[in-house]
Amino acid sequence: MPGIIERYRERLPFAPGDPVVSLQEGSTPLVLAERLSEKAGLEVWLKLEGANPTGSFKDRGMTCAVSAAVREGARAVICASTGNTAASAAAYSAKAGLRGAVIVPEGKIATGKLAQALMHGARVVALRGNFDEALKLVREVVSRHPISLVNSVNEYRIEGQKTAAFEIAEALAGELDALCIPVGNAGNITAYWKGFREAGLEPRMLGFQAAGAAPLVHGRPVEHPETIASAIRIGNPARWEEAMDAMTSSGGAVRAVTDAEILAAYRLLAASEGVFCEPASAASVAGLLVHGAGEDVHRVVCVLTGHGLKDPQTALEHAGAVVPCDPELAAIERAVLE
Ligand code: AN7
Repeated sequence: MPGIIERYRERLPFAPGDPVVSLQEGSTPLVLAERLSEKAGLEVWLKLEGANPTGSFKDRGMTCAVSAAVREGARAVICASTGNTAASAAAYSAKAGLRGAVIVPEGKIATGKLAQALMHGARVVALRGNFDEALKLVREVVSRHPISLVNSVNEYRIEGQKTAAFEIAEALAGELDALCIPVGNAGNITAYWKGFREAGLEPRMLGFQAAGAAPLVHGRPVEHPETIASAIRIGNPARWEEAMDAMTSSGGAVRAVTDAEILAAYRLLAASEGVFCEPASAASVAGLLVHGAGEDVHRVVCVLTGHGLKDPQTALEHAGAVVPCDPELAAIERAVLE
């Protein structure tokens, strides 16, 4: 499959002949979740965005943001990030031959994401502050220096990410009642809503935030957001109004899920659906199980935004233990069969 710019060029702000920086992102699996469907009492599909080249949905937006940066003659890109945007920006800027700088909250990003950003050769800056402070600072940096900002305040990010909605609309032949999606900085829910409307669909948009980082639920910014789902540890989303518009105009809602509910969904997905996502992604399924999808909803898609391998530490802390064993047949039999 080609990348999303090639696949959907006529619905994206790119002309034939424009430079394209792609790692063949998009075209991710949409998997029917049989056990989850039974549990929820409706048909549940999982959009596996962890299957993108850097392991998250950010690649859809990043191919567009970095391609546009190259078209504009930029030499460097920058972003604030809870981890996945950093990994994606680092990879696409490496592919493009641009310099990349990523500002992350110190000690608060998952190990895999940190490894990615460093391996791709980005300048990784650990800010003694949170994501919201990092975003505010990078906006000031780009107002003073010729560096391209690739956070989802960049319209190209939204354009690229809307293609996930196109893929879902095509795969389900336009039959979809609701979408469950985790909400952090609120770019992705904004993008899906744009994509669905362009595809002629209006599913109920159900956004879920972690209870300790739920500004949209409370209707005011959270100064010190906290959650195990580090990707969505965000207290003042940049796309606040657009996200609220998506939810209200689709008859949807924004709700909170606790860390315990997120972890329960995280384990359930891995153990009974064979799908390992990161904790933030599991907020979509936690939300569906805890709050339901409302009346007259028969078919729902939960967006699993990032791969579980991004955050091995959280996985190991919440999974079963390994079984030690001596190198003898009897011991192996005991270890395997008991
Ligand atoms: C796995 O990487 O904000 O509501 O800086 O990594 O569009 O912000 C990540 C967000 C959901 C929330 N799931 O999406 C970043 C960053 C995962 C994420 C979200 C993020 P938005």
